[in-house]
Amino acid sequence: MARNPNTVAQDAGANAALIEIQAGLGKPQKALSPKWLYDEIGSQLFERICEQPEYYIPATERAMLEEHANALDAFCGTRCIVIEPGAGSAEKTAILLGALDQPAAYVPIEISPTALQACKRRIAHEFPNLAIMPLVGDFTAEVALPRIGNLQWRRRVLFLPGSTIGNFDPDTVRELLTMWKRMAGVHGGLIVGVDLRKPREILEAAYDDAAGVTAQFNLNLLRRLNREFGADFDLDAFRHRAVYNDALGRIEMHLVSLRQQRVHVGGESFDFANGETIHTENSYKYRPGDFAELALSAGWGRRDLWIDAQSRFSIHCLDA
Ligand code: AVJ
Repeated sequence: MARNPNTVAQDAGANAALIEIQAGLGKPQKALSPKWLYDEIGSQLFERICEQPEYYIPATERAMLEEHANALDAFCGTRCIVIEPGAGSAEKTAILLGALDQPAAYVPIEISPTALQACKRRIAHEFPNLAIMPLVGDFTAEVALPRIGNLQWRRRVLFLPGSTIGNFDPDTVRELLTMWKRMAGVHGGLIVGVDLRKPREILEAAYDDAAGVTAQFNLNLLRRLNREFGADFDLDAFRHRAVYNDALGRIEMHLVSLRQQRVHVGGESFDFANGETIHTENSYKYRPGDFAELALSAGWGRRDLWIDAQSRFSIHCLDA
C-alpha cells in the first residue's frame, strides 16, 4: 500500500523521539528534555502554573512591561518588526505591542501549529491593522524570516519573555544569543526576560506550588510517555521534586521513584532504585551582571536593564 509521505515523516519523527527518550532513561542520571513536558495537557497545566501565587514570574514580568511601556516604545522605535521565538499564547506580547507607537509587523515562531494559530487569532483580534506572519519552528531554530514585501520597517526586535532561556545552560544560551543576533540583523534589538537568583524557599515554592499544579505538570510527562510511546509508568510510584541547586544557580525538577521498580518504554526496560530520579527540567537563575556579561560575550550591547522592586525578575534590552 502506498504510504502518505506525511505519515512516513511522522513515523520517523516518533521513532527519533523514542530513541532520544530511551537514551535519556539509559543515562546514569536519568534525564528527559523539558520539551516533552509541553503536550496539549502539559501546555494547559503550564498556563495554570502561571496563575499560582507562588509562581511569581508572569505577574512580575507583566507589571514590569506595563511600567516600562514608554521605554519599550523608545527602544523599539517606529515601524519595528517584533519577532517572538516560542510565542506560545503571546500573552505578554500584547502588552509589548500595545506599548509601541507603530509596529510594522509581528512574527510569532512556535513549534505547535495549533498554538500558533491561536496566537495569530488573538493578536489579530487585538491589533487588527498589524501585519502578522506566523512561522512554525522550534525555539532554538534559526528560521529564515519571511519576505516582508513592500512593508516599510526600520528595526527587528526579538522578544523572549518569561525566562524561557532559563531552560538552557549558560553555554547554550550564549550560542542562542549569537544566533538571535544574526536573526535580528544590523540595528536589531533584543528584549529578554531573565529570572533572578533569590532565596531557596521562594524558588522551591515557585516550582512546587501548594495546589500541586507543578507536580501534575511534571508527572504528566510520564502519562504522555505511557500514551504516546507505550510505556508502563505507574504514576502513583513517582513523585514530583523541585530543588534549588545553589552551586549551579538553577532549579531542578525531578521525578522521584518511590520504590524499586522496572519500567518498559518501547520494548526496552529501565530499572529504578528506590529514590532514583529522572531529571526533567532546569530553570537557571542569574545575577543581573552575570546575564549582561553573557549577552556581551555573544556580541550584544546593553541598552536598558530593569529589575522589579522586590528584585525578583529582570528585563534586559540589548542592541545588536
Ligand atoms: C517556561 C521554562 C520559563 O522555568 O519557570 C515553570 C517552566 N516549569 N514551572 C520556568 C516551568 C515549572 C518555566 N519556563
